[in-house]
Amino acid sequence: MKQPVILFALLVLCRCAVAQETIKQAPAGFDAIQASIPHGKIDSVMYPSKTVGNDRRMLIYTPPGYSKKKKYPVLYLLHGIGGDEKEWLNGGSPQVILDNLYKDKKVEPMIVVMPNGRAMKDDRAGGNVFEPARVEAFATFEKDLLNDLIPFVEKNYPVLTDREHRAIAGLSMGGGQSLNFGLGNLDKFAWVGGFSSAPNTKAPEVLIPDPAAAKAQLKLLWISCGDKDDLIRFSERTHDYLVQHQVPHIYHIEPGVHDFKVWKNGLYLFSQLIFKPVDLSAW
Ligand code: FER
Repeated sequence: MKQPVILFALLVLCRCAVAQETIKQAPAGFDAIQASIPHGKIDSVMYPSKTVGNDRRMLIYTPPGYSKKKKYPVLYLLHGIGGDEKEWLNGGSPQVILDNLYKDKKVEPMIVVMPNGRAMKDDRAGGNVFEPARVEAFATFEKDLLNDLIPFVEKNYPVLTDREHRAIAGLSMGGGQSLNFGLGNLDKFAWVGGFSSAPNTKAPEVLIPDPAAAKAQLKLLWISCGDKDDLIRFSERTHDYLVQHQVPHIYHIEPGVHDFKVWKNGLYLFSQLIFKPVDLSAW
């Protein structure tokens, strides 16, 4: 009679130990510049877009120790409705978060591409960003990304070009884009993350029409949101559908609103999970 009780107690203990290892809130200082460690580099680069009909700007972060002799996986990191290619840099200091993670060897070396997701000739932020034509440009970006931007990156940077070395994630409108484009092109992306995804997120049955295919092909599907975010229902309804159809994913709800505190933590957590084996049992 005693043995099963002891076994059960051991099991509970083990699970707690595993759960404790998964840090779900970035520690203080995760986004503070450390002068004495190696730093990655941010470049501002133009690429020709047939989709939009002009040259478009993106930022590219290459990691500490970057070498053209190596081959890197790529994370495409997308901004929100009020931003442009500089929004992550201005609001989220992704280069600081990643430099600090590299120092602790917590992240696979990768290139991070921060494009402008408003695929139209005048793609500047500001003014009425909710204007229908400007919202529509966030959907048009799927073509720009797949047909213009990714081929440019893969031609000009030392990157791995198979789906298992390509990730897409973003905040709000960029979260919706990441879910729409990532799940809509499983042949191109194995790692997909939506932080506080906006109303542009497709309805679950349109987003994931074939749950078995998603389950078979995705390496990681990440959905996170602040618990006080007015847009939480777009994450919630996606999560509910994924549970119902048994598609493994991480659903991470944390205290917070619709802001960079949540998105920086999203990047901190998501970037550590990609391009390496994922253990969903720890979540
Ligand atoms: C909306 C509310 C919010 C919407 C988009 C957003 C397209 C996007 C917010 C963001 O990117 O921060 O109704 O419609």
